Amino acid sequence: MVDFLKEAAHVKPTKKQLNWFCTEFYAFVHFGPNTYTGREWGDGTEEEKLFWPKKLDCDQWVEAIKSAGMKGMILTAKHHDGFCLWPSSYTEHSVKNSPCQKDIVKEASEACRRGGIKFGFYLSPWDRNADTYGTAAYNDYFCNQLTELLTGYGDIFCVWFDNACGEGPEGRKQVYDFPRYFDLIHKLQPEAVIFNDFGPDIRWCGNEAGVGRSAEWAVVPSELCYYSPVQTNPGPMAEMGSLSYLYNTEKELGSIANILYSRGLVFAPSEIDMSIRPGWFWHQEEKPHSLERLFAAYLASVGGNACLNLNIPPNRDGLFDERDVKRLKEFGELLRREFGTAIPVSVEREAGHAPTQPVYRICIDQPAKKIRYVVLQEEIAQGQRVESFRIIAESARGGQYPLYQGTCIGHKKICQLEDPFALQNPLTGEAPQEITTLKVQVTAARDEVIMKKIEVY
Ligand code: FUL
Repeated sequence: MVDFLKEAAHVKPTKKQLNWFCTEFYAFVHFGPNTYTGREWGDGTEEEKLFWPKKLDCDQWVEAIKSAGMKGMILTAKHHDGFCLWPSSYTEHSVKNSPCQKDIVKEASEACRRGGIKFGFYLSPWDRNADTYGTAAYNDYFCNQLTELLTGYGDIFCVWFDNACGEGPEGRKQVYDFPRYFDLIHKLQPEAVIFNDFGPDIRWCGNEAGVGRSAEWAVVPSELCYYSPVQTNPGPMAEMGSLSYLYNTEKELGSIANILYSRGLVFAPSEIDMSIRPGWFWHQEEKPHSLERLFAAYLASVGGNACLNLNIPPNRDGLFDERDVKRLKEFGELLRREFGTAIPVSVEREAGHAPTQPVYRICIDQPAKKIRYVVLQEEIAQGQRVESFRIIAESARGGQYPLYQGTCIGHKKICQLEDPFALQNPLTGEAPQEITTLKVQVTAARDEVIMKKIEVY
C-alpha cells in the first residue's frame, strides 16, 4: 500500500498540462445561430442568413476578457447545429452563406493575438446538420474540419470536445473516433491540450454550475479518464473489486479509497466550465451572475487545483453585452483587490518533521491587522502529494488560533481563512490584536512534500 501511494505521488503532468494549469482563467465564447433563434441547442435546420452580427468587434471581446484577468479564449467554431463560424470547404452550412461574410474564427483568433491572450476552439462532434452523421464518412468530415481549424489560425492552446452524442438522420448514432481526432491534433498542434469529458489532457469537472470538489485530485483512476496514459501499476485492491461505476459527477475521484481499487492512475486535471449567465448562448432576458457567485466559482476552480473556463456569449450585434462587460470589469477589480499584492512574509520549513508531514512557519514581516487568504502551491511537476493540512495563526503573545483545515493542494489552493481577529483563544479568552506568525502543517501526504510557493494576502 505504501509503495502504491508513492507511485501515485509520482504521477506527473506533461509540459502542456503544466502550461494549461498556469493559464488558470480563460473565456468560453458561445456564438452561432442559437444567438439569433434564442435556443440553446439548434437542430441544424436554421437558415444561414439568420447569422448576421452587424457590429462584430472581437477586440471588444478581448478587452473585456482581459479586464477580468482571463488569459485565453475558446470559441465555439461549431456547435451541435453544425453551423461553422469559419468558411469550411466541406459544408455549405457556414458563415460563407450568411450575409455577414466574415470568418469569425479568423477575427477572434487575430484579436486574441493582438491582445496577447491564447486562442482555442470548441468543435462539437455532434452535428445535427451533416448528412453523413452516423456513418464512418462523418469521421472523415470531422477530421477535415479539424484540419482546417488546426492549420489556418495560428497557435491553438486548447481543443475542446463536447461529448454530447445525439441522433442523426434516420436515428443513426455516431461512433466518434476520438483516438483519430487526438492523433491529428498531436500532429498538427502538438502544444494544444485536449479537453474531453474523460481526458486525455483535461477532464470535465462534472457540473456546469461553477462548483468544485472538496478534494480535487489531478491524479485519478484510469477507469474515469481512459484516454490518458496510465502511469502506475494497479492498486493493491484492484483484484478485489472494480471502479466500473466511476463517473465525473462523483464527489470523490482521486481519494485513497478509490485509487486503491484502480487498474492504474493517470494525470488528468479538472476544468470547471460555467456561463456568466444561466444560458451558454446570449438571451436578452438573462442577466450576469452576481460577483459573489463568480468569486465562489473562482475559489473553487483556480483556487481548487483546477482552471476556470467562464463563458461570455456575444449578442446579436456580435458584441459582448454591456451588462457582462461591466460584470467582468468589476470581477477583475475584485480579483486585483483580493490577490493583487501579497503581504511580505518569510517562509521557513521547520526542522525535525517527517518528510510527509512538514510544517512551514510563515513570519509576517510587519505584523498584520488583516489576513484573508493563504495561497499554497505544490511543485506539481513532481506529482501531487498532500492529502490534508491545517493552518494556525500565532499572536504576538503566543496564542494559537486554528484558521483553516484543508484536503489536497496541487497546482494552487486558495485558503479563505477565518478572520483571526474575530477568534478567541479557548483557553485564555484572548483575541489577537496582531498576527506575527502563521503555520501551515501538512497532516498527511503520499510521499515527501515539495511546496513550490506560499503566499499570504
Ligand atoms: C454541453 C453542450 O450541450 C452545451 O450546449 C454547451 O456547449 C456546453 C459547454 O457543453 O455539452
